[in-house]
Amino acid sequence: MKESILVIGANGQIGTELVEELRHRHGESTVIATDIKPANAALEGTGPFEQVDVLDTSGLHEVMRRNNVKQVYLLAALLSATAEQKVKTAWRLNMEGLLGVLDLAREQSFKLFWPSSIAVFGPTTPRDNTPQYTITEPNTVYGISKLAGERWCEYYHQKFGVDVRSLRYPGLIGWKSEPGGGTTDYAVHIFHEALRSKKYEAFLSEDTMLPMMYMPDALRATIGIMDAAADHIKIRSSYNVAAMSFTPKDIALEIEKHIPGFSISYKPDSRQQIADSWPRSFDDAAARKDWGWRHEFDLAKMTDDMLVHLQHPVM
Ligand code: AKB
Repeated sequence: MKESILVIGANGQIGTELVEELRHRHGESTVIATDIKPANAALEGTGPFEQVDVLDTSGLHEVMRRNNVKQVYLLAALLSATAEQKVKTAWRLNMEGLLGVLDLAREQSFKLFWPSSIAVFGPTTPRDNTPQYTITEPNTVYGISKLAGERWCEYYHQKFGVDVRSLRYPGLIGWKSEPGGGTTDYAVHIFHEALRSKKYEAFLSEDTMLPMMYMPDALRATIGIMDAAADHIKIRSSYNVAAMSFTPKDIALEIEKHIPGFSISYKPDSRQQIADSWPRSFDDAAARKDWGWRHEFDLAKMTDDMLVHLQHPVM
């Protein structure tokens, strides 16, 4: 029976684009998209889709069995800002979701990708060029769940040989899908508002610098770590992966080069505190050395590409 790839949480910002990219590489019928909700507009009619809750382990198992699943991308999660509002739901989804799928991976021997985040770092972490190994004392629900998740991934690899691979994503920016509930979401909204109204009110202060990555780089990193030979994956908790760092002011200045008259104002809200606990930049030398990670997009190249695509959205 043909082997297939399962994407859990396919309706989300990463899932929507990852499913498309994986189908492009492996053929549409090879990639089974799943989500707790019906397929979103971008995914509908583009290939196999199953509506299943990540917390329904037996439902997931059944989908895996029927489709001879050999690789799983587990993307279902609540992000940093939403998790602060829905503490217990976030913990349950982010933790029990992961543990259930790790158990399935142990039984079924599929390769698993699970995303961690810059959120594993906290206010006591060195914030510039944050190393792979350093103080990790996150003070957000999301960060605590990501740090615990990293420990579980390493544990399942060491104790049970589960082939789990993970990246600490920075903020992700793309034109094909919307982010939801994150602290870095402003860096996507700003493009839409710049084109719509030539102005944007940021929910972070002008000098809040955060690590960010353009979606084509994030997809290459994600598929890259999954395709790397197992003996190149030396870190089984999660790898730092970086591309660029910028502030709301930096991105506004870059957008203004393309949209003269664009203006930004700042009204920091509760997300400011989250951003202030995260790195300004982080060091991904281990990912570059172990499995050949390279980014392609910096702020200027990304801004140009985003604006071209948002103005001429040919998928
Ligand atoms: C968030 O802002 O919560 C996410 C993340 C950095 O993990 N984009």
